Amino acid sequence: LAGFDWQDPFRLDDQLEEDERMIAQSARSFAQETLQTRVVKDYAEEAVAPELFPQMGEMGLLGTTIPEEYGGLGAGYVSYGLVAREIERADSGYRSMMSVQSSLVMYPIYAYGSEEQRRKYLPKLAAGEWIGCFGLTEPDAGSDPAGMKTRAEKIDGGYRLTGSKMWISNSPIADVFVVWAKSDAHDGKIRGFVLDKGMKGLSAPKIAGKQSLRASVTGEIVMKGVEVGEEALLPHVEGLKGPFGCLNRARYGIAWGVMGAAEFCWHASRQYGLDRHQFRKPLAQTQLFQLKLANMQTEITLGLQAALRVGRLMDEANAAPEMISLIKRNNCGKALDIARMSRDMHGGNGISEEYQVIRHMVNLETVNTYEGTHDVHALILGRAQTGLQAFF
Ligand code: TGC
Ligand code: FAD
Repeated sequence: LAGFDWQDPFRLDDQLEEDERMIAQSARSFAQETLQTRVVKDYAEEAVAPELFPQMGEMGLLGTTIPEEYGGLGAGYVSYGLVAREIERADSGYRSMMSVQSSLVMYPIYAYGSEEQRRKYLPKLAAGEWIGCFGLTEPDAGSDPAGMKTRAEKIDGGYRLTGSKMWISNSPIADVFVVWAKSDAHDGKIRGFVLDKGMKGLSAPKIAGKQSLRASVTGEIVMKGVEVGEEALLPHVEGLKGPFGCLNRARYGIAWGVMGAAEFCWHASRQYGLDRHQFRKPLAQTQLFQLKLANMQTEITLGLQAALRVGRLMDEANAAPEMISLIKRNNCGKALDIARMSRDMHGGNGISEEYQVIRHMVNLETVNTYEGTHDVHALILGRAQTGLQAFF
């Protein structure tokens, strides 16, 4: 009997393949050495850090699941999830940079793009030489992306795009813009386009003053009659299933990622409880403190096991989107509860940047909202079990 490891109660590590363990280990070293050491400053200064992309690229952390011939690692979805967990252990914003590039920019170009688009974009995105962003949300269309106003109008030899996207991760520093628009030439159906920085009429102003996810830059995408050739269209998908196919992968990665942030908060609380004495004994020697630690351990253990299960199904191409909604919703909600509890367990120190739990807590407010809010995923699950859609 191997006994009980308080940090890994269900021995997740034993359930991984050797290559998955190695990818996780190298992501962990990178995240701890390169990201954890700079995050407090980046967060305080709302830093814009494009230099992190080539560093992640060099470590093979961009496009983990994209085949090697296009510059990716050719690894599976469990590996991708493990990378997200390690990066988000440092900060959700850094994981955002990685997951937008991998799942929301490289994936659609790989899955829906032409061979020319794959060859042009994927190797540079995998290397982090180019930075990508994904524009779906608009000022008046968030949870309901079908309500988007951005239009692609047919012109000679291509399209003219007009509209604006809101809350777009990486956009102010992006070289490559995957945007979704209703196309006149395709019966008003939603189509994907790949735009390049510097195109006439294209701009991406930064959204300033965020109180969450401050280590990741967010902006708008403004398209004022941007004219593109036919080669900018992603040829192999139409309708909402295009962006949703990408979101499935990003949401899945988030389910792992938030468990990394939650583990940081759990471990920090445990250590704080062991170190800090009140009433002549360690806080960790009180029943209430131990109850909270047990709850954290339980939710994280279950959340990771669920993410692993869905990851294995994704690697078999056998995971339903509702499974992803279930783990995205559960793990984000639980991670947010854990971070809030951890903040409380640190007392006054819990609000200082030095202890870092409040940073995770505030970040997780965003993560619980983007990629489908907690409640929107409840409605997806409600629809799946009743057959009744309750969105409108
Ligand atoms: P609905 O009628 O349900 O579906 C329309 C079409 O889409 C297909 N579909 C999916 N396909 C693949 N995967 C999925 N998960 C899919 N969900 C739906 C569906 O089969 C249908 O196809 P077809 O061929 O029949 O037309 O669409 P609806 O308009 O009723 O959708 C409702 C709802 C709530 C499910 C959906 O709109 C939703 O999920 N809203 C949330 C929006 C969202 O997640 N936005 C994310 C923006 S990107 C982002 O946040 C990035 S943050 C990144 C970071 O920094 O890490
Ligand atoms: P709304 O849709 O207006 O929702 C507001 C509230 O109403 C929520 O509580 C929601 O759950 C609730 N609600 C909505 N509809 C219903 C309903 N039918 N029934 C009950 N309750 C409902 N988007 C991108 O496209 N690309 C990105 O890279 C990106 N990055 C982001 C980065 C950050 C930092 C943030 C904050 C957001 C980002 N987003 C991005 C946008 C994100 O996906 C949206 O914020 C999210 O989908 C919610 O949309 P909304 O903000 O318009 O909220």
